[in-house]
Amino acid sequence: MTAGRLSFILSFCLACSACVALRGGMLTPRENPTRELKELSGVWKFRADFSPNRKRGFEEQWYKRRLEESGSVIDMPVPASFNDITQDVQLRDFIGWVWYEREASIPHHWTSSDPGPRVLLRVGSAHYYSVVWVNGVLVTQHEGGHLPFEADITSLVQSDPSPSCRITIAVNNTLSLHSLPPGTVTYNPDTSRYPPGYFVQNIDFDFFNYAGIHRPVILYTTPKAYIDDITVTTKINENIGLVLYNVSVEGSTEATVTVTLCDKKGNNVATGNTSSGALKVPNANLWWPYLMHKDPGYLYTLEVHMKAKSHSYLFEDQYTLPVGIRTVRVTENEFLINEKQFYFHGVNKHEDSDIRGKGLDWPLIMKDFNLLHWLGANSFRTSHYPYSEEIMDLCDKYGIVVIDESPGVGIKQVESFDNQSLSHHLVVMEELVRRDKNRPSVVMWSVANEPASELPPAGYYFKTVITHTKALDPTRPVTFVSNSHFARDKGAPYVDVICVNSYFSWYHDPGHLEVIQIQLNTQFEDWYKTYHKPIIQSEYGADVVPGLHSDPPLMFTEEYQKAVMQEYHAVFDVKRKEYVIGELIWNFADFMTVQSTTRVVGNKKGIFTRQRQPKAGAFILRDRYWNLANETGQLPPRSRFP
Ligand code: GCB
Repeated sequence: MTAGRLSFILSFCLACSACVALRGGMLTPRENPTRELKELSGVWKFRADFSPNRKRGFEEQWYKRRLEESGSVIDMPVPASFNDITQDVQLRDFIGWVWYEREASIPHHWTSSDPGPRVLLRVGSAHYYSVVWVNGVLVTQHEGGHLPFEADITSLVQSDPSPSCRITIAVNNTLSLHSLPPGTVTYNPDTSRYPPGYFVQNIDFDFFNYAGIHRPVILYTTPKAYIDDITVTTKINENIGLVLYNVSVEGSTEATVTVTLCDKKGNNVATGNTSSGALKVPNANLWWPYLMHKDPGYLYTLEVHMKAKSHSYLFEDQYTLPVGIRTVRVTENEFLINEKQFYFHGVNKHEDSDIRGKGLDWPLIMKDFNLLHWLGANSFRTSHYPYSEEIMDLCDKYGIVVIDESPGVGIKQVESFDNQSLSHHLVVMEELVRRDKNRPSVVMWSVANEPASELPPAGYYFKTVITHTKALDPTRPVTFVSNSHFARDKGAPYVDVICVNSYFSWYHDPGHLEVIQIQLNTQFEDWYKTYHKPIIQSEYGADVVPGLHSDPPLMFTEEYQKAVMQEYHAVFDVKRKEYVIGELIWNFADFMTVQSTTRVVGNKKGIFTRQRQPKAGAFILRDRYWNLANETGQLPPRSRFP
């Protein structure tokens, strides 16, 4: 591949990153009497653009007619990563544009413009850069995986009231130094060593760069004057809960808004008749984390109704938002939820599984929540990118506490700290906060994982990203996860909670379990004495090839993972009485990575296999977490959980 050819893949992405401007809300679409929803999951037509410059689809305008008229197509499931669906190794490791297409039938009444509904096309997430056309007309572009985006296609479907429309989505997984996560492409024109046109994508993060349409694509409607966004924050005063809300309406300047807060049984507990205000809830049922209360994850519902006049039409819209009443506060050595000490005993996860890669999969989601319950885990970090809204809804419901992480992983090169990267990172934080701001399960934002935070520009960079995130959401603490030296980390001064990853006796002093306690103790003391902030051990662990055994423990055996965990736990048990406020194992389950000499078909640090079967370490953690829950909360009977 020549430099010119390569630059096309990147320049398209970069030129467009400047077009991303955050406007309006991004409420999770929900069906109700004023809104309809049509999910487009299923089999789509698919074509990867294998042309040398990956540009043929644009040159030949594949979006202008049916994709199969452009050349041969295959069937591809949506949602799913495309990588592991076929037997084609070239598709598995493909870099560049892939094209998806399907026809969607449009209900007759959606095509009426008198007044007709507003019609939206929404993609839950697609990795990494997406361009969307409807009937050959460009409707939106979006940079970044893991977060939703949508296009208003009302005028298109109403100006051409045919019974179906053709949706084409081109997705490019090429990462650049300014994408999030960053990556680079190197090409090798030396044909004595590489085939012609050879190039590879390099990444500085440890999970496979799965690509495609990862979350559901849906069509949904709202009235033309509609509830655009709702923001809720909560406070507690003695036993009175306070729900502060703000509703924004688009499409009319003459809207009236009423809100009703209902409890779980459907009783009205408070009402309001303005677009913003405070609702008082006497004897409020608070939202408590799993294992901290006999009824965790208590959710009220905020029923928002809007009536508006516009162009002599009367519009009515409604939206129901789950609301958990809870507070979060950080002191020098504690994390408080509802003013009670909270200790994170949880996991780091990935959205990852056989065949579907990062595609949303309901059976897997339910299995994972059942395993979290079984394990006695009260929390997880969305390492290393935002997880699906479907997962987040269940965290709210089950009381699983979340550290909500942005895709800021692998920020290692100095170029990735420049203004272009910084502005993109700010937009991503806006998208993330906009999506998850109302979720009681989210107790902290993590803006990055293991950046090169010792580099000179890291101070300004993280100060800016963290300050911006706090301005977007003054109610939650903000962190990033560090593996830098405590004295040289330039971002740590700006975080509320120190999150540290370390792999003693694995990447450092491999095979030497005897160093763990000394080194971990030193790690905690160094960070605490420097910053006087609470600390979470945000990663620790060891790879296990399931079924490998040895006593005395040797690396990669089940016994070694157990031993590493027990050495870490001994120190946690001392330090959690002082300032350590949590421990998150790396990782919940094995997951796919790039191929390398240190990865045996992926990362094997899971306490469960990729197929969600327990390794020996899972039982160690289960005993520990249930014991911790017994100490720190009101434990429901263990038998309640599968
Ligand atoms: C880390 C990274 C995580 C890796 C893990 C490992 O520090 O944050 O993404 O997968 O180590 O296993 O190397």
